[in-house]
Amino acid sequence: MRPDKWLLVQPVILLCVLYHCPCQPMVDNRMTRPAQCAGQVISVAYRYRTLAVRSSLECVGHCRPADPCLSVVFDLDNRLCHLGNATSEDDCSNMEAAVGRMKYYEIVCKNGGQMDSQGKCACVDSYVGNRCERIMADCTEGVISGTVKQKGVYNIQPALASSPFPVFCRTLEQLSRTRIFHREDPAVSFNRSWSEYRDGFGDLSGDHWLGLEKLHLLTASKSYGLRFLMKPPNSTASYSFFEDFVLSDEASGYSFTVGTLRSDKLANCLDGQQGAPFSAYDVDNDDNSTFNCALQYGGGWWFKGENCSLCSPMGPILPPFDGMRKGVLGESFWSGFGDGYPFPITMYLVVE
Ligand SMILES: [Ca+2]
Repeated sequence: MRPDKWLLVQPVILLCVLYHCPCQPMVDNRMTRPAQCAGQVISVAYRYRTLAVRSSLECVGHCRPADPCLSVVFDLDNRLCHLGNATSEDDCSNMEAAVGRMKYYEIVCKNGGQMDSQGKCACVDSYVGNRCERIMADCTEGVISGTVKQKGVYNIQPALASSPFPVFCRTLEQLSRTRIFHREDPAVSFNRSWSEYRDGFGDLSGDHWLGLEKLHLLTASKSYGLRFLMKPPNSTASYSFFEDFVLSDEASGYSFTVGTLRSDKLANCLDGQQGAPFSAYDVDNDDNSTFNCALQYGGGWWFKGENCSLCSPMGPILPPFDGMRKGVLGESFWSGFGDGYPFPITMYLVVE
């Protein structure tokens, strides 16, 4: 560069260093400035600490992942750094107009996510989204996004749920299933009250029922199929898969509907039960005029009419635990399954 040109460029560089001109790239690759909120900074209500600093770079450096820090406001006029515990939430709803020369930066990857070498957020702990800004809607979204890498308990939040709740996710290569029921320990009783069936019970990693209310929120938020899987001792797995499983709300008794049975390796247990509300020993919705099916069979289910049901997977499992029924009224059964009881048994929601 010729010396006379260098003299012209020098003041520009000096100004940029002093005043952090807009041409300056991101001060830290963890942080970004949301374009849609230009001229705005995080509201005072979300600023939890103020520090004296010399530059925006120094300010951003104070926003450490271990702290509640999600954003910073660098006040150039006063050389102050305000640490914030919220971000623009992608719609500027947490923002207010900047006063004087203020610059706003926020964390690119939220909730513990880390930026990978491609500049994308690698999310953890059930979070998904471009910036790990929300809990996954179900296990399938977790697997597709890369958050769920192995089977286990994760938090999900279906679109209609007001708060997240934990479920067990099963992973199968690129597929995933949201487990809603699992039974393999004969000692765990499924003869439970209405409120237990509504709210869920058991250990999500072992025997459990996820809960009718959560099932309602899931199936009202997204289209799911319902899969039953049985793997009796010393036998191959049997399963059935129904399309379009939908569960109504509590006011409608958590009645269900299913679509076409796509696989019939297991007898169609839900045949004839369409539209039936759920029953437990203390809430009789079975439309059986002579007795309470749930009381008779010792477990909750979508019982309906004089014959109650073609299966009762929640019924008691009686010793010896050899996989064979004793023919006692109320012992767990599944029509077409021979003399064996439906056990161990699992129900999954599968994204369609
Ligand atoms: Ca009845």
